[in-house]
Amino acid sequence: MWRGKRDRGSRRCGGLLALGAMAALGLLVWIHAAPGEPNPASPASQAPREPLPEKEERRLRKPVYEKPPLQAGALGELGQAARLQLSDVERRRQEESVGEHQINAYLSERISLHRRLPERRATGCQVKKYDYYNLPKTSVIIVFYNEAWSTLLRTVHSVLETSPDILLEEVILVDDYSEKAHLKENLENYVASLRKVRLIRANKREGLVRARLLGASTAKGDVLTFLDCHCECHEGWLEPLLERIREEPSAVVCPVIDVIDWNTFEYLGNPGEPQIGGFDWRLAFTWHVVPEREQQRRRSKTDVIRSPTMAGGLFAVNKNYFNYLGSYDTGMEVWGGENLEFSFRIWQCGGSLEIHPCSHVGHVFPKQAPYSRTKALANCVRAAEVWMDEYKQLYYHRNPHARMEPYGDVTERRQLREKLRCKDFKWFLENIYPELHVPEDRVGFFGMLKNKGMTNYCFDYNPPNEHEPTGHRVILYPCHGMGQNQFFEYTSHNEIRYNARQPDSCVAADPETDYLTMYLCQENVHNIPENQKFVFREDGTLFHVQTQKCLQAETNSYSGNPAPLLRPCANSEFQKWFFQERS
Ligand code: LR7
Ligand code: MN
Repeated sequence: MWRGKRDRGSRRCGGLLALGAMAALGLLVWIHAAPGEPNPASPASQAPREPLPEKEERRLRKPVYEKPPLQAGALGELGQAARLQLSDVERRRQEESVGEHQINAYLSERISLHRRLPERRATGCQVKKYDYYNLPKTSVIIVFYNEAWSTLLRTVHSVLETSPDILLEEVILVDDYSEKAHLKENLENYVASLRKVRLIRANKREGLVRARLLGASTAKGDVLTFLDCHCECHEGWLEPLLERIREEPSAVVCPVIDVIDWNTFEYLGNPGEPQIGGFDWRLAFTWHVVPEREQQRRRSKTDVIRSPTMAGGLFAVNKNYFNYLGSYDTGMEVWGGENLEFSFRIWQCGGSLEIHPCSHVGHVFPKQAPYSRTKALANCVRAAEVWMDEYKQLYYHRNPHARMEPYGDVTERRQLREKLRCKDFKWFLENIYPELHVPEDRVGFFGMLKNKGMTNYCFDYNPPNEHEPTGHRVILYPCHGMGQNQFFEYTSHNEIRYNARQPDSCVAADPETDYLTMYLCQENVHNIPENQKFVFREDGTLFHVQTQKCLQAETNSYSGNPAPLLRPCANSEFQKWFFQERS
């Protein structure tokens, strides 16, 4: 795809497009004469070489800095959960650090910046050999905003101590206009003492998209590898990413993201199958098990796994390909949305997005967002407006306020889509993400589900946490008009679907209690269970065929909230329902 159409008509265009053309030229050079390699003429698709002799391999694998010897019993060593015995004063300090960074920075400061991690790779990955002479070099780009000292520097050291010297061009730290004192001169001095690390600073708060591009613009490596500023790279994380990109320059490759606990700094994760990325129709990122079709496609446990979307922070991409693809949407601010935008773009414009099961990197997920993320909405709207075609309506139905959000100008991004002759969103859904249920959203049958007798109360489902999405009761709650947990859809298969978030859940009657409970929907329409079928009749009643009862709004119930209940059908306003798209 990419190779075939790289130079078509791009010279006429200015700015961004010209960059794309330069990028494509760069690629030509890269494929046919990978600089600095012993056999510059070798094409990317050549047969695999003999494995390198062990001694030589060991030499080539040498990291930029060696990790200090294992410190058995040291706090957090090998990724173990760390807990401190604290006095009251110390505990207060610890709490303050959590308040400031939304991670336990107090504890993190007491854990070595050079700690080792537990083995998290499958055995097949551990014995894999790499052709070090023929892997591209990478620049690792780490942007940060007000990050805690220890998590930032642990990220840097972990890169230096796990990346083979010959594969690491440089580490570029980009300060996105942080305010914290410890990130000023102290950091400059510290970084100056490290090989291969550069610090650059934004002149204003750019947000992660433009901060990353600032780093990318000065990167010298063939491959760009992006990391968040609170990561720890696992032994052997880099080689699989670079090998895959050498093999397929239009592949964007993510490591498996292992969780580091924000409070104990325990390195979680397991060597089993990683999960892949998806999204729901609110355009929230989601994780999924690898679907059967993808397992069938892979020939081995160490093969890459195709993923519809990426989490966003951790990935490697051929620099020329990144520029050809239009790098990032520079109209996106602060945080959010860029990961879906980039994922859609990769797939729709002929690339592939993959997770390499042999590459693991840990990421500290904070207790809660440490800075305001309100720009995510506008960023998501930009992504929807450029890439989703008519399917953007499904998003707007579930986020009515997104329609009102000013999102700036996306003309250039739409031109990019034209220029690269990208496929449409329907193609993406059918071929890359067939597991995602596409709602029908028939006029008059989606939105808030309201009752005529109890006006201003809406069907509402709010599972207590993400691990237990189903099995809880549906209630009635004052209508808020924000979509989300008050968004329901009545389908042509007689289901009342709750499909703003994943997994798609369906309202089911519980004949024992007369309440409604949420269950997983049945994707095969011939297998929809009887207790999930309701007939929305002309008179506004929701008739449950199996029990021959009607849904009625009642006040005296579960958790102090009114709820819809199964009752003998009667001519009552409390048994009449209607959908309203917006308030
Ligand atoms: O204004 C900002 N400027 C920045 O430089 C805001 C953030 N940043 C930096 C920040 O310091 C960090 O290094 O950008 C990086 C990402 O910000 P985080 O760590 O606050 O984001 P996150 O980990 O909560 O969010 C995930 O989704 C984001 C959507 O915009 C980004 O793509 C993040 O990179 C991404 N993180 C990951 O993919 C790690 C795994 C998380 C999951 C799932
Ligand atoms: Mn992060």
